Amino acid sequence: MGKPKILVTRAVFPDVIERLSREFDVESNQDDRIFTREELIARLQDKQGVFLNSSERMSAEVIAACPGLRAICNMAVGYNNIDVDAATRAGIPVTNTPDVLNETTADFAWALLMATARRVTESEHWLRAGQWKKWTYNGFLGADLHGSTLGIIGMGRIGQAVARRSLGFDMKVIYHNRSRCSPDIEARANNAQYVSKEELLRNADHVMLVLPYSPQTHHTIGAGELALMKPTATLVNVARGGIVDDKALIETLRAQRIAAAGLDVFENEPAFDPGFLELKNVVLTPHIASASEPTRRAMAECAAANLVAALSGKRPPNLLNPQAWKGAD
Ligand code: 8YV
Repeated sequence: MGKPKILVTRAVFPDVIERLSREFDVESNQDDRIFTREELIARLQDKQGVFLNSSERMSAEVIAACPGLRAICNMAVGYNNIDVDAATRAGIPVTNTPDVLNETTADFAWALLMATARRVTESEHWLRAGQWKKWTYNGFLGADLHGSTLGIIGMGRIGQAVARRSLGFDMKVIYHNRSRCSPDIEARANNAQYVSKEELLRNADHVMLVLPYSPQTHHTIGAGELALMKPTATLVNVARGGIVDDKALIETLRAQRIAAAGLDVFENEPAFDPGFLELKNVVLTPHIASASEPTRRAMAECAAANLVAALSGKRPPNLLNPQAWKGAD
């Protein structure tokens, strides 16, 4: 019997492909063209495993059309691109890459918050455009981070890493989450205080979104929520597009009803709403919060380890649907 066949849907570190090639017959996509749904289905017909990125959707239809699949391994912690219920019904284990990206994503959340609150990119664009002729007392006045109140929506592992960093800025942390964290977690998260979403939005100087996307969290921040925020407040999203109603946010920023937003994720990315480009009070980045060399490598290695385990009958370390696991533990 030959090696199991797998598809790696996007370009990834060549040595990770090499490692996978020792175990599997690998079809890789090193030229990095994004497959259409039909191409994805066609390429998966003879495959037992798929190593994918969050830009490919493993919907119920795609899963149903690939009856030979025995493992779906996402190189991401978020897995809203995969219909896990459909995979479970089909008996296919699904894995993600938790933890390895917590600190890098939290670092970036702070980079975005600081750039947004202190108008770093807006002032750089102005400088590059040759407009810097003299010092002015009120040029690019921003919001302070030190001593302010940070509101974190989503106090999972990344949210906690964001909160820990606020200690150095002498900030007060309030948070909202599906459920309240243990006193121990709250203490380590700079003594974060649990509040309702409304209370958080009314009181935070900076609102940070770090919650997973699901139908339940769709438009967690819409026109009504934005209206509760302080006119001086900053909003940062390093979570997922779809958690914020982008149209409502564009309207709010245009009318300067909040000060500014820092966004690493968008609805319908990469084809995000061009309305954002007309605004000065926004910092836009192309979904790069986990993009440090060591972290992307750790994510790729983690996804590879999950795939190797799953297809050799060993329980993968980051199994999301234990109900689908039929192998040995
Ligand atoms: C990834 C992410 O860059 O892990 C996640 O959920 O959003 C990012 O770290 C991207 O999704 C890769 O698949």
